[in-house]
Amino acid sequence: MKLYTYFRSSASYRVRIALAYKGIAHEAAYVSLVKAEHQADAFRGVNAQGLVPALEDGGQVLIQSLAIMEYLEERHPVPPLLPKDPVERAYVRAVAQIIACEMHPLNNLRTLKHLRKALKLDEEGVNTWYRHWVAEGFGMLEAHLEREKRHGKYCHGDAVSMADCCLVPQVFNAQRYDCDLAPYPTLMRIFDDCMKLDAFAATQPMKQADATT
Ligand SMILES: N[C@@H](CCC(=O)N[C@@H](CS)C(=O)NCC(=O)O)C(=O)O
Repeated sequence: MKLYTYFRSSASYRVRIALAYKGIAHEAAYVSLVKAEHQADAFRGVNAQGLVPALEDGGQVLIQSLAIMEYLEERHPVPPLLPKDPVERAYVRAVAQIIACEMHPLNNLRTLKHLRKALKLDEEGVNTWYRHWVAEGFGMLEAHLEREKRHGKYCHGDAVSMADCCLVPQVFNAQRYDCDLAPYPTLMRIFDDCMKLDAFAATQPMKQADATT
């Protein structure tokens, strides 16, 4: 398998965690977002969408981190990243989607670029935008976890799941933008517990071979 990845890409980090947690051997192909390599023809030939991650397996290219994690789950079910019960599976997928579908697209690189370029927002304006959507998303997620009471050590009980694979990278992003994370004690406690595991710690942005400061 070959994972097209960028160290700071949180969507790539989700898949790096899933691969590491399941112990799946793979090589990395680095696609620099700051050098706009994701928009170059060479990478568009891999993923026409021009986004990382992409995963090559047996000549097939898979895109979209949630779809890739589902694929890995089907091909390598042990250790699982989804619970067995259909209702619980839907719960985990919903938490993952709150982060990947409701939060991440609003603060993605191309969204922020558009705010700067087309809408002429300065850095302070962009940061305000960023922090607003983190506060809204994490605020809602914290309340959701507290109300559902399905979390334990991790987002769903004491088993690592796709929800954790999405949560941890989103916290890294939020920390990079100096978001106030104190209002989310449950999310941050889960984050801390995840980071005690190799699958999360070894795959974090600054530990990647393409990491730059
Ligand atoms: N929904 C996609 C999002 C992929 C995505 O947006 N990746 C970001 C990095 S985290 C990217 O390539 N951004 C480039 C850009 O916005 O120009 C997924 O989950 O894979």
